[in-house]
Amino acid sequence: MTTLDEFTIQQLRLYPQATGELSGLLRGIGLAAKMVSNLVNKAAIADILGAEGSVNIQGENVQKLDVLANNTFIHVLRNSIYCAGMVSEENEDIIVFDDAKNNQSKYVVLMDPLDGSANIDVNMPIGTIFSIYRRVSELGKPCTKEDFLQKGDNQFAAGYVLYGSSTIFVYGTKRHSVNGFTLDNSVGEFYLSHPQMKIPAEGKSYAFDYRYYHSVDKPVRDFLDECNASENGSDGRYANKNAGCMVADMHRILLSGGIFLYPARKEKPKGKLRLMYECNPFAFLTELCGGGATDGRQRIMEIVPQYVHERSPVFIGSSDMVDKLFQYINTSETVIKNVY
Ligand code: P6P
Repeated sequence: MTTLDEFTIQQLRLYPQATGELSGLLRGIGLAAKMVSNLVNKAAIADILGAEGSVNIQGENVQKLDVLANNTFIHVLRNSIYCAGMVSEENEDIIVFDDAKNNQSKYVVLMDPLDGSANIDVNMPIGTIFSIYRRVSELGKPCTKEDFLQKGDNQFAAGYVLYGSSTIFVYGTKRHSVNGFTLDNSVGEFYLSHPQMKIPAEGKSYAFDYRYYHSVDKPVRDFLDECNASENGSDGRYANKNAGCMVADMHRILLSGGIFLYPARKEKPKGKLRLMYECNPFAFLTELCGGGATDGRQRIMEIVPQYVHERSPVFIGSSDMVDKLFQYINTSETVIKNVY
């Protein structure tokens, strides 16, 4: 049984020039994830369910656990020596860890500390998503906004934590594979449980919220109709499974195949999901696992960001299914009304 810490050190040994900073950063994220997992598991009896009372920069009602998770990741990363600063979904501005040690760090982190907050009070799955970049600014000085405004192809590592029936930590690095680790609460360690994850080229499910069916563009509706088209009177070709949490839907899709769709729509012409800390990390992991990720016009990771909280339409998952959707969108006679 290999722990997360042992695994990151094994990876370190593969690259003689490695300094151990990435391993240290991943250990820190893993520690914060264990703290958040503990909070999530006791939320209902520790009076930390429900709304905190404020509205975040995304215009969403902040849950108590959103604040606690955000503060936990900021606290742990600020007190490590492996992160020069971070962007969080909960904070408008970049968070600079301006101290002598962290200013020397070559990494910055962007994250959604708690994804799927609407699921919290009904004990449905929620998650954390993170993306790691190497700085472009001068080491020894505070990190800058430019360190965070890099396209997804520049990611050095990315991952997520799923707080579900078990707590699973999944990450991948640029030169390596995607691996999943399951938390053993009795020991307080993540153990390797999903080595070398690969996404099937085709799956039997798709994640889409049908309340938006009439708001999305016709090519997307045509694709959804094909997903539902029954063959020789049997049930539809694919099952629609939507957990209301990208982390939960994407974990299922990475393991079993399928496609996740959050298109642009009339009310949200750039979609809802955030490019830098939802779309890009999952695009990174999905492509590493052999799948695809597009905004309907290009690969997600080719998008050059203008704003750390910008949104993007996203279609991500099994390669054959993403390709098929791409064909619908790019051979459609109808003018694409939404901004893809
Ligand atoms: P909607 C959760 O708030 C999230 O960011 C994703 O995890 C999820 O897939 C999506 O938004 C759900 O959005 O509009 O269906 O509530």
